[in-house]
Amino acid sequence: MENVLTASRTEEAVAVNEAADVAAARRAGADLARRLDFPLEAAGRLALVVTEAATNVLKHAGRGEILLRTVRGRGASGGIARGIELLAIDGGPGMADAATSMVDGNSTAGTYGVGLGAIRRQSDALDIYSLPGHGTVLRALVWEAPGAREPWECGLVCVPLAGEDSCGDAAWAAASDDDAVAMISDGLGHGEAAAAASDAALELMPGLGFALPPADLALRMHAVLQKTRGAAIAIARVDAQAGMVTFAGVGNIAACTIGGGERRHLVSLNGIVGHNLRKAQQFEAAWRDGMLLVLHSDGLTNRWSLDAYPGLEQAHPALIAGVLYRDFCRGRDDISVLVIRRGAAS
Ligand SMILES: [Mn+2]
Repeated sequence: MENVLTASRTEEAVAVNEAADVAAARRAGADLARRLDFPLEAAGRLALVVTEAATNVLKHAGRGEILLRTVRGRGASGGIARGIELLAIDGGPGMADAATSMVDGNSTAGTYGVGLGAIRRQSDALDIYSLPGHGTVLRALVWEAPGAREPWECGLVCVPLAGEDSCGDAAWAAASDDDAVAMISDGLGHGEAAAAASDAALELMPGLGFALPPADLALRMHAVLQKTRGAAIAIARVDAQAGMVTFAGVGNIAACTIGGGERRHLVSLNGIVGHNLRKAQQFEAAWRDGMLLVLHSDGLTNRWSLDAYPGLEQAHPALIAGVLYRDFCRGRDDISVLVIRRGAAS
Protein backbone atom coordinates (compact mmCIF):
# COMPACT_ATOMS: atom_id res chain seq x y z
CA MET A 1 0.00 0.00 0.00
CA GLU A 2 1.26 3.43 -0.85
CA ASN A 3 1.50 5.86 1.93
CA VAL A 4 1.14 9.55 1.13
CA LEU A 5 3.94 11.40 2.90
CA THR A 6 3.06 14.94 2.01
CA ALA A 7 0.21 16.26 -0.06
CA SER A 8 0.39 19.96 -0.56
CA ARG A 9 2.19 22.86 1.07
CA THR A 10 3.46 24.28 4.33
CA GLU A 11 0.15 25.06 6.02
CA GLU A 12 1.15 27.70 8.54
CA ALA A 13 4.11 30.08 8.44
CA VAL A 14 4.60 32.59 11.25
CA ALA A 15 7.41 35.14 11.35
CA VAL A 16 8.74 35.47 14.90
CA ASN A 17 10.07 38.96 15.62
CA GLU A 18 8.45 39.95 18.90
CA ALA A 19 6.65 38.49 21.92
CA ALA A 20 3.20 38.70 20.32
CA ASP A 21 4.41 36.39 17.54
CA VAL A 22 4.86 33.55 20.02
CA ALA A 23 1.12 33.67 20.70
CA ALA A 24 0.43 33.91 16.97
CA ALA A 25 2.50 30.76 16.38
CA ARG A 26 0.66 28.94 19.16
CA ARG A 27 -2.69 29.93 17.61
CA ALA A 28 -1.51 28.74 14.19
CA GLY A 29 -0.64 25.38 15.74
CA ALA A 30 -4.01 25.18 17.49
CA ASP A 31 -5.82 26.05 14.25
CA LEU A 32 -4.03 23.33 12.31
CA ALA A 33 -4.64 20.76 15.06
CA ARG A 34 -8.33 21.67 15.02
CA ARG A 35 -8.55 21.40 11.23
CA LEU A 36 -7.01 17.93 11.44
CA ASP A 37 -9.32 17.03 14.32
CA PHE A 38 -6.32 16.12 16.47
CA PRO A 39 -7.04 14.49 19.83
CA LEU A 40 -6.85 16.96 22.72
CA GLU A 41 -3.79 15.30 24.23
CA ALA A 42 -1.77 15.61 21.02
CA ALA A 43 -3.05 19.14 20.37
CA GLY A 44 -1.98 20.10 23.88
CA ARG A 45 1.51 18.75 23.37
CA LEU A 46 1.75 20.55 20.04
CA ALA A 47 0.77 23.84 21.70
CA LEU A 48 3.60 23.45 24.22
CA VAL A 49 6.11 22.51 21.52
CA VAL A 50 5.17 25.49 19.34
CA THR A 51 5.28 27.89 22.28
CA GLU A 52 8.68 26.69 23.49
CA ALA A 53 10.18 26.63 20.00
CA ALA A 54 8.95 30.15 19.16
CA THR A 55 10.15 31.43 22.54
CA ASN A 56 13.58 29.92 21.91
CA VAL A 57 13.81 31.57 18.51
CA LEU A 58 12.91 34.95 19.97
CA LYS A 59 15.15 34.64 23.01
CA HIS A 60 18.27 33.28 21.36
CA ALA A 61 18.12 34.49 17.79
CA GLY A 62 15.90 37.58 18.06
CA ARG A 63 13.98 36.58 14.95
CA GLY A 64 13.09 33.59 12.87
CA GLU A 65 10.20 31.61 11.53
CA ILE A 66 7.86 28.83 12.60
CA LEU A 67 6.52 26.55 9.84
CA LEU A 68 3.85 23.89 10.38
CA ARG A 69 2.90 21.07 8.06
CA THR A 70 0.81 17.91 8.09
CA VAL A 71 2.90 14.75 7.94
CA ARG A 72 1.59 11.30 7.14
CA GLY A 73 3.17 8.14 8.40
CA ARG A 74 2.29 4.58 9.24
CA GLY A 75 0.32 4.07 12.42
CA ALA A 76 1.05 1.44 15.05
CA SER A 77 -1.71 -0.78 13.60
CA GLY A 78 -0.54 -0.37 10.01
CA GLY A 79 -3.02 2.31 8.94
CA ILE A 80 -2.29 5.91 8.09
CA ALA A 81 -1.28 8.17 10.96
CA ARG A 82 -1.15 11.93 10.72
CA GLY A 83 1.27 14.13 12.48
CA ILE A 84 2.08 17.81 12.65
CA GLU A 85 5.64 18.84 11.98
CA LEU A 86 7.08 22.03 13.34
CA LEU A 87 10.15 23.65 11.83
CA ALA A 88 11.70 26.47 13.85
CA ILE A 89 14.20 28.28 11.64
CA ASP A 90 16.58 31.01 12.70
CA GLY A 91 19.85 32.55 11.63
CA GLY A 92 20.99 33.29 15.15
CA PRO A 93 24.12 32.33 17.09
CA GLY A 94 23.42 28.60 16.93
CA MET A 95 24.55 25.99 19.40
CA ALA A 96 27.99 24.49 19.80
CA ASP A 97 26.47 21.27 21.08
CA ALA A 98 22.76 20.65 20.58
CA ALA A 99 22.84 17.45 22.65
CA THR A 100 24.22 19.22 25.74
CA SER A 101 21.73 22.04 25.33
CA MET A 102 18.90 19.54 25.52
CA VAL A 103 19.67 18.66 29.11
CA ASP A 104 17.26 20.63 31.27
CA GLY A 105 18.81 23.54 33.08
CA ASN A 106 21.83 23.59 30.84
CA SER A 107 20.96 27.00 29.53
CA THR A 108 23.43 29.81 29.13
CA ALA A 109 23.04 33.10 27.32
CA GLY A 110 23.27 32.56 23.58
CA THR A 111 22.30 28.91 23.68
CA TYR A 112 18.98 27.15 23.71
CA GLY A 113 18.27 25.46 26.99
CA VAL A 114 15.35 24.69 29.25
CA GLY A 115 12.95 24.98 26.31
CA LEU A 116 14.66 22.17 24.42
CA GLY A 117 14.14 19.69 27.23
CA ALA A 118 10.44 20.54 27.22
CA ILE A 119 10.20 20.19 23.44
CA ARG A 120 11.90 16.81 23.60
CA ARG A 121 9.51 15.54 26.24
CA GLN A 122 6.36 16.79 24.49
CA SER A 123 7.18 15.74 20.94
CA ASP A 124 7.44 12.29 19.36
CA ALA A 125 10.58 13.16 17.42
CA LEU A 126 13.08 15.96 17.72
CA ASP A 127 15.91 16.77 15.32
CA ILE A 128 18.19 19.79 15.36
CA TYR A 129 20.74 21.12 12.95
CA SER A 130 22.74 23.96 14.39
CA LEU A 131 25.95 25.65 13.29
CA PRO A 132 27.62 28.09 15.68
CA GLY A 133 27.40 31.56 14.17
CA HIS A 134 25.01 30.39 11.49
CA GLY A 135 21.74 29.55 13.18
CA THR A 136 19.52 26.65 14.06
CA VAL A 137 16.81 24.60 12.39
CA LEU A 138 14.74 22.54 14.79
CA ARG A 139 12.21 19.92 13.75
CA ALA A 140 9.67 18.51 16.18
CA LEU A 141 6.93 16.07 15.27
CA VAL A 142 3.71 15.29 17.13
CA TRP A 143 1.70 12.27 15.94
CA GLU A 144 -2.06 12.12 16.51
CA ALA A 145 -1.61 8.67 18.11
CA PRO A 146 1.44 7.02 19.65
CA GLY A 147 3.62 4.50 17.82
CA ALA A 148 3.50 5.98 14.33
CA ARG A 149 6.57 6.14 12.12
CA GLU A 150 7.71 7.45 8.75
CA PRO A 151 8.26 4.76 6.11
CA TRP A 152 10.41 7.20 4.17
CA GLU A 153 11.80 10.37 5.69
CA CYS A 154 10.35 13.41 4.01
CA GLY A 155 10.98 17.11 4.39
CA LEU A 156 9.15 19.96 2.73
CA VAL A 157 9.15 23.71 2.84
CA CYS A 158 6.57 25.17 0.44
CA VAL A 159 5.61 28.78 1.12
CA PRO A 160 4.36 31.73 -0.94
CA LEU A 161 6.23 34.87 -1.84
CA ALA A 162 6.03 37.29 1.10
CA GLY A 163 2.71 39.13 1.06
CA GLU A 164 0.86 36.49 -0.99
CA ASP A 165 -1.87 34.35 0.55
CA SER A 166 -1.85 31.68 -2.15
CA CYS A 167 1.22 29.62 -2.87
CA GLY A 168 1.81 28.93 -6.58
CA ASP A 169 4.10 26.02 -5.73
CA ALA A 170 2.87 22.67 -4.45
CA ALA A 171 4.41 19.32 -3.61
CA TRP A 172 3.37 15.70 -3.26
CA ALA A 173 5.23 12.60 -2.18
CA ALA A 174 4.17 9.05 -1.41
CA ALA A 175 5.99 5.83 -0.70
CA SER A 176 5.48 2.12 -0.37
CA ASP A 177 8.20 0.00 1.20
CA ASP A 178 10.44 0.03 -1.85
CA ASP A 179 9.10 2.76 -4.11
CA ALA A 180 8.57 6.44 -3.73
CA VAL A 181 7.11 9.08 -6.02
CA ALA A 182 7.80 12.78 -5.52
CA MET A 183 6.42 15.73 -7.45
CA ILE A 184 6.71 19.47 -7.22
CA SER A 185 4.84 21.99 -9.31
CA ASP A 186 5.62 25.68 -9.80
CA GLY A 187 2.61 27.42 -11.32
CA LEU A 188 3.64 30.24 -13.66
CA GLY A 189 4.02 33.55 -11.84
CA HIS A 190 2.49 33.60 -8.38
CA GLY A 191 -0.81 34.18 -6.57
CA GLU A 192 -4.14 32.43 -7.05
CA ALA A 193 -3.85 31.57 -10.73
CA ALA A 194 -0.45 29.98 -10.16
CA ALA A 195 -1.85 28.02 -7.21
CA ALA A 196 -4.76 26.78 -9.39
CA ALA A 197 -2.31 25.36 -11.94
CA SER A 198 -0.37 23.55 -9.21
CA ASP A 199 -3.60 22.30 -7.63
CA ALA A 200 -4.56 20.74 -10.97
CA ALA A 201 -1.21 18.90 -11.03
CA LEU A 202 -1.64 17.81 -7.40
CA GLU A 203 -5.06 16.34 -8.10
CA LEU A 204 -3.62 13.81 -10.52
CA MET A 205 -1.06 12.42 -8.09
CA PRO A 206 -3.13 10.16 -5.81
CA GLY A 207 -4.61 8.27 -8.78
CA LEU A 208 -1.72 8.32 -11.22
CA GLY A 209 1.45 8.89 -9.21
CA PHE A 210 2.34 5.20 -9.11
CA ALA A 211 0.32 4.13 -12.16
CA LEU A 212 2.23 6.08 -14.82
CA PRO A 213 5.96 6.49 -15.40
CA PRO A 214 7.11 10.12 -14.82
CA ALA A 215 7.24 11.08 -18.53
CA ASP A 216 3.72 9.75 -19.19
CA LEU A 217 2.46 11.50 -16.09
CA ALA A 218 3.99 14.78 -17.33
CA LEU A 219 2.13 14.33 -20.64
CA ARG A 220 -1.13 13.72 -18.80
CA MET A 221 -0.55 16.84 -16.75
CA HIS A 222 0.12 18.75 -19.95
CA ALA A 223 -3.37 17.85 -21.19
CA VAL A 224 -5.08 18.66 -17.90
CA LEU A 225 -3.23 21.93 -17.24
CA GLN A 226 -4.23 23.47 -20.58
CA LYS A 227 -7.12 25.22 -18.91
CA THR A 228 -4.68 26.77 -16.42
CA ARG A 229 -1.79 29.18 -16.61
CA GLY A 230 0.65 26.26 -16.80
CA ALA A 231 3.46 25.11 -14.56
CA ALA A 232 7.02 23.88 -14.32
CA ILE A 233 6.88 20.33 -13.02
CA ALA A 234 9.34 17.81 -11.65
CA ILE A 235 8.37 14.17 -11.11
CA ALA A 236 10.70 11.52 -9.72
CA ARG A 237 10.09 7.86 -9.05
CA VAL A 238 12.48 5.92 -6.88
CA ASP A 239 12.72 2.14 -7.17
CA ALA A 240 14.89 1.17 -4.22
CA GLN A 241 14.99 -2.53 -5.17
CA ALA A 242 16.24 -1.78 -8.67
CA GLY A 243 18.53 0.95 -7.35
CA MET A 244 17.16 3.48 -9.79
CA VAL A 245 15.47 6.84 -9.88
CA THR A 246 13.47 7.84 -12.96
CA PHE A 247 12.91 11.52 -13.53
CA ALA A 248 10.91 13.78 -15.81
CA GLY A 249 11.19 17.53 -15.44
CA VAL A 250 9.70 20.32 -17.55
CA GLY A 251 10.56 24.00 -17.25
CA ASN A 252 12.59 25.94 -14.77
CA ILE A 253 12.64 23.41 -11.95
CA ALA A 254 15.50 21.49 -10.37
CA ALA A 255 16.21 18.01 -9.09
CA CYS A 256 19.21 16.05 -7.91
CA THR A 257 20.32 13.06 -5.93
CA ILE A 258 22.96 13.37 -3.22
CA GLY A 259 24.93 10.46 -1.82
CA GLY A 260 28.29 10.37 -0.11
CA GLY A 261 28.79 14.08 -0.75
CA GLU A 262 28.24 13.61 -4.48
CA ARG A 263 25.45 15.55 -6.11
CA ARG A 264 23.97 14.41 -9.37
CA HIS A 265 21.68 16.71 -11.34
CA LEU A 266 18.59 15.35 -13.02
CA VAL A 267 17.89 17.11 -16.30
CA SER A 268 14.68 19.07 -16.96
CA LEU A 269 13.49 19.82 -20.49
CA ASN A 270 12.43 23.22 -21.75
CA GLY A 271 8.74 23.93 -21.88
CA ILE A 272 5.69 24.73 -19.79
CA VAL A 273 3.34 21.96 -18.76
CA GLY A 274 -0.10 22.96 -20.04
CA HIS A 275 1.27 25.28 -22.74
CA ASN A 276 4.18 23.94 -24.70
CA LEU A 277 5.57 20.51 -24.28
CA ARG A 278 6.98 19.00 -27.45
CA LYS A 279 7.88 15.70 -25.89
CA ALA A 280 8.23 14.22 -22.48
CA GLN A 281 11.41 12.41 -21.80
CA GLN A 282 12.61 10.69 -18.69
CA PHE A 283 16.09 10.12 -17.40
CA GLU A 284 17.44 7.50 -15.07
CA ALA A 285 20.06 7.74 -12.36
CA ALA A 286 21.48 5.37 -9.80
CA TRP A 287 19.85 5.18 -6.39
CA ARG A 288 20.98 3.53 -3.20
CA ASP A 289 19.57 3.55 0.29
CA GLY A 290 20.71 6.47 2.36
CA MET A 291 20.70 8.77 -0.68
CA LEU A 292 18.73 12.00 -0.79
CA LEU A 293 16.35 13.06 -3.53
CA VAL A 294 15.96 16.83 -3.69
CA LEU A 295 13.38 18.63 -5.85
CA HIS A 296 13.03 22.39 -5.76
CA SER A 297 11.43 25.28 -7.61
CA ASP A 298 13.31 28.34 -8.84
CA GLY A 299 12.35 30.15 -5.63
CA LEU A 300 15.56 28.52 -4.42
CA THR A 301 18.77 29.53 -6.14
CA ASN A 302 20.62 26.77 -7.97
CA ARG A 303 23.86 27.79 -6.31
CA TRP A 304 23.29 25.88 -3.10
CA SER A 305 25.55 23.23 -1.72
CA LEU A 306 25.59 21.11 1.42
CA ASP A 307 29.40 21.29 1.53
CA ALA A 308 29.50 24.17 4.01
CA TYR A 309 27.21 22.29 6.43
CA PRO A 310 29.04 19.48 8.20
CA GLY A 311 26.74 16.53 8.90
CA LEU A 312 23.69 18.04 7.20
CA GLU A 313 23.55 15.38 4.46
CA GLN A 314 22.91 12.78 7.19
CA ALA A 315 20.32 14.90 9.02
CA HIS A 316 16.56 14.48 8.71
CA PRO A 317 15.36 15.71 5.27
CA ALA A 318 13.14 18.32 6.93
CA LEU A 319 16.24 19.95 8.42
CA ILE A 320 17.90 19.95 4.99
CA ALA A 321 14.83 21.60 3.43
CA GLY A 322 14.78 24.13 6.29
CA VAL A 323 18.46 25.07 5.96
CA LEU A 324 18.25 25.41 2.16
CA TYR A 325 15.14 27.56 2.47
CA ARG A 326 16.77 29.80 5.08
CA ASP A 327 20.07 30.30 3.26
CA PHE A 328 19.27 30.06 -0.46
CA CYS A 329 15.76 31.49 -0.90
CA ARG A 330 15.72 34.10 -3.67
CA GLY A 331 12.91 36.02 -1.99
CA ARG A 332 11.25 37.00 -5.28
CA ASP A 333 8.98 34.03 -5.84
CA ASP A 334 7.09 31.22 -4.15
CA ILE A 335 9.47 28.52 -3.02
CA SER A 336 9.29 24.76 -2.63
CA VAL A 337 12.02 22.39 -1.46
CA LEU A 338 11.17 18.70 -1.16
CA VAL A 339 13.73 16.24 0.22
CA ILE A 340 13.20 12.50 0.75
CA ARG A 341 15.27 9.57 1.94
CA ARG A 342 14.34 5.97 2.55
CA GLY A 343 14.15 5.49 6.29
CA ALA A 344 16.31 2.85 7.92
CA ALA A 345 13.30 1.02 9.33
CA SER A 346 11.15 0.98 6.18
MN1 LIG B 1 8.85 30.03 -9.61
